[in-house]
Formats: sequence, structure tokens, C-alpha cells
Amino acid sequence: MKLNIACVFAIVASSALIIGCSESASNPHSNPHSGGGDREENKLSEDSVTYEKEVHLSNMHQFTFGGDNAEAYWSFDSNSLVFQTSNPKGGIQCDQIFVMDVDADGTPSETPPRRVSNGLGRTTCAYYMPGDTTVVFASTHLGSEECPPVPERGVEGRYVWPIYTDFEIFETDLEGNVLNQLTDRPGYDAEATLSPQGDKMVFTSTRTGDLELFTCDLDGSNVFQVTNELGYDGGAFFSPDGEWLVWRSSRPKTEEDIKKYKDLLAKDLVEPTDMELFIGRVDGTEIRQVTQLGGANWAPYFHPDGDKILFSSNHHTGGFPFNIFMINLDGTELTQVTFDNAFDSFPMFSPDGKRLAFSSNRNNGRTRSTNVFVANWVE
Ligand SMILES: [Ca+2]
Ligand SMILES: [Ca+2]
Repeated sequence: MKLNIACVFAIVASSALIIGCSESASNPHSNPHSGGGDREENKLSEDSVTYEKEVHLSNMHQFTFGGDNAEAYWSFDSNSLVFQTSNPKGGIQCDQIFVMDVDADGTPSETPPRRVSNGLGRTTCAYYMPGDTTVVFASTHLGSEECPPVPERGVEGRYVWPIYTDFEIFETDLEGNVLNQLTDRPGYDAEATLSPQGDKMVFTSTRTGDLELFTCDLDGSNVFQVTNELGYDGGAFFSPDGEWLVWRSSRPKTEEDIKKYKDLLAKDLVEPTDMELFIGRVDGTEIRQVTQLGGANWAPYFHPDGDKILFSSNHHTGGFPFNIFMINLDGTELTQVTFDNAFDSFPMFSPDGKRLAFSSNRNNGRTRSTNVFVANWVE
């Protein structure tokens, strides 16, 4: 059994290296020391899911096993996670929303994860509402009850993300009953997250013709546009004091890049390969760029102190792996937090500041599975 896994790993590792080399050849930020094998040897033990260099993480536990599990975000009481899962082999053809509980010692509850979306259409980006008895997430089910088609690769075969215009944001209880529809405008509305104070929501919408951030009250009223520059503005989270936002942006500058961006957006697609992190006040003032790293810098989340940001990036490799990094708000002191050789992303601190949830391809038996992990944060 072990031999088989080792063989599969060798094959996967060598093909990953080929992809990595061909993609990083054109990236000035590529790191020649990013080979996969070294990192695997850094694991603390054969059973461990933690790598030796991951000094900010301890007591790490794997919470899902198989399929594609991502965007796991904490409840306000720090005892549960809401996340999205697709697992065609397990009968989940496209992303649906699940919740699962975290025991007091940071291990998975014996109660298995349970679905809270209604099983229709595709869903994305869920977040607990204050009180932890309802969640918000985006769903395409009003457009069609089937899973929407996944787009083929874009220009020159490059990776693209679909911007499904059927996405509207809904609030449901934990049994899958839709209680409220919070958006009702043509175009994409998704990626809702809440302020830690539980008084505001931020989301991404194409209602003005570009991908922009908007805030609103928790019933969907008082919509306010935060960003208005050309490029992908999305995936926003509030600072611990609720006064700032951090998000990912693309800023196409050349005529050629602007045309490419607009042409893709007209087809409801976006290329997520060139993104940097921005912060700004919730009223849209004092917007500034935090990273200038190159590659894809995304999935940002504020450190509980409010003076640093954790995020996922491939600036160091130009392709794979993606790892979680930490950086000061002024762009200094870049620190690598995770060291898996494939994919680490979606870091989120529990509201009590004790734990980090994230999604990773580590320990997946050399499959393509992405799973949810929870670790204690070590300062
Ligand atoms: Ca809409
Ligand atoms: Ca924009």
C-alpha cells in the first residue's frame, strides 16, 4: 500500500514539476528552490498533516476527506464552520453548502457535516449570520436547478473562472429553507462576508458592468458601492474593527490587457492569474495596494491584531504550489506560513483568534482533493 502511494506521488510530483517549470519560466518571481519533494520531507512525521516549517500552526486536524472542500468560514461563536463541497463521486455534482462543528479541543465533531443548501443549482461562498442559526451564500438555483456548465479554458488555453450571472445571495436556516433573498439585480451577486460586529455585509457584483465590491445591511438594504476601478474587485473581508476591507484586485493597464479583461467579462469569465491585494475603508476612501508580488495573490483575511493580512499566493512559484503568506498592511515583512507542495488557501481566523481554518491539498492520497483543516495559531 505504502509503495503504491509512493509511486503515485513520484508521478504526480514529476508532472507538477513540469507544469511548474513551464509556467514559471515567464515569471520573474519564480523560485528555483520550490521543488515538491523537499517540502514533503519536511513533514513532522509520516502521520502528520503539518510541515516542519509551519511554525505558526499547531494541533492541526483534517476536517474533510475527499472531494473539493473549500472556503470554510467560522461561526461567530468559533464552534462551527460553513463551507462549500463538490464531490461528483459522492453524488454532489457541483458546490453545495455544508456546516460542521469544531470541538473545544480543535478536533472535528463526531456529528458528520450536514448540508444546509437546498441541493439545487450551484452555490458558493457561505458565511454565518449573527446568532449562528442562519447563513448567507450565493446560489444559481433561480436560473436553473441543474449545475451550470463549467467554462472551457479561455484565451490561449489559460485558466478562467466563471462569473455565473444567475448567482443571487440568499439567507437560509441550517435545514436548507430559504428565508430571504438579499440581492435581486441582473448580473453576478456573490462572495458575501460579514463584519465581525455583525452589522454589515460586503459582496461582489457585476451590476454596474464591472466586478465591484458593495456593502449593505444584513437584509440587503442600503447598498453602497465601495470600488469603481476597472478590474476584478472581489473576495472581500472586514477588518477586526469592521472599519476596513481587504480584497483581491486585477488592474489591467495596457490597452491589450484591458481589451482581454473586458472581452472575457462580456462572456462572464475572469482570468484569476494576476491579482494583488488592496485595502480600503468601508466607505471607499483610503484605498491602497498592499502587495506588489506578481502572480495570483488572493483569499486575504486580517490577522486578529488588524495589522497584518494572511492570504494565498503563487508569486514564489508562478504556478503551483499556492501557499499561505502573511504580510503587514504596508506591504512589509512577507512571511510564508504554509509549505504544502500543491495548494493552501482560504485562511480564516476564528473570531476568538485562537484558530486558523484553511483549505489544502495536503494529505489527499495524491488525488486532486482539497480538504478543510483547522490548526491552533501560534504567534
Ligand atoms: Ca443578480
Ligand atoms: Ca472593478
